[in-house]
Amino acid sequence: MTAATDRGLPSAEELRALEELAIDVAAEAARFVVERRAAELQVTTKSSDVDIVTVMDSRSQELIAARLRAARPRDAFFGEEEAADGRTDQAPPGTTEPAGSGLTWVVDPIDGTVNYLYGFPQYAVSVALVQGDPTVPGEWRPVVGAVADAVAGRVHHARLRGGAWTRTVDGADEPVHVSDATDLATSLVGTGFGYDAAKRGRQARALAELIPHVRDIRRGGSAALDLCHVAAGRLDGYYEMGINPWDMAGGWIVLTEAGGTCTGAQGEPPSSDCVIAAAPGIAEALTRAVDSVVDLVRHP
Ligand code: LIP
Repeated sequence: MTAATDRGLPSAEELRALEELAIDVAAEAARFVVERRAAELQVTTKSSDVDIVTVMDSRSQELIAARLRAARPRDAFFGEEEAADGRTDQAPPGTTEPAGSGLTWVVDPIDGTVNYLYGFPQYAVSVALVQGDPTVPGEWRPVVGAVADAVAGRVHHARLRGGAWTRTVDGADEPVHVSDATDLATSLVGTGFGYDAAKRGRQARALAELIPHVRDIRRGGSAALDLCHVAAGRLDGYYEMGINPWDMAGGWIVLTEAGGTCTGAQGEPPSSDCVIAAAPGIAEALTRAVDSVVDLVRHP
């Protein structure tokens, strides 16, 4: 993966400052979406009747884009949503302007939008800085990440070689580490389902094959938080087929800095095809299990 080199990587000191910026911006946007939820829940649909976007997804992205652009005008921006006024505030990722930094902010303004709509307390704001092109699997990696758990008021964060942490409501940083699980049969595993009904059916068939091999399954509804749950040992593993770079970028670096692994299926890098996150003691077993069912999801 060409992006996995340190060429063009900010210094350790700069990475620390960029991590604080990501924490700050994610926390501010998380407070904003919680405070404005009741008043601003106008919903439209995207790829299907159940793939929704609320006006607050767009407003949160606008807030984040404005903060990051002001602080880091030479970085590219790649967010899930178009701005509320339809103007896309995305500079093509990876192909930054000549004077660009070669770095891209990858942002999910509300991850777990269906949970947000229902008030189900599992939604987050994910802000990550990546090297390489996040639209090309294997050609990018996160170097800074902040996932703000909006309802809990905590921010899970990390920078490359800086370890993984949770910033608590009172501003303290607690270290985060994956579980020491070694047996898949007694492991708690998270997963998720897409917005396309036929694909959800295939994902359910894959899950039916996999569930006899684990302790139990959890469906949280936010990939960003699911990755952070694995990072903190609240889950031993997680897998999903069909999530996007903005869903995974922030949680990916929190997970790997907490000692976990983040891969795709069948030796591939993590991508929309498949993401497998695990504590090291079960990584091989979980990957083998997911590899044996991934084609059920890929092929109608
Ligand atoms: C969600 C993911 C979740 C997945 C949902 C959806 P969104 O992202 O975080 O893991 O199961 O289908 O993709 O749409 O709320 O940003």
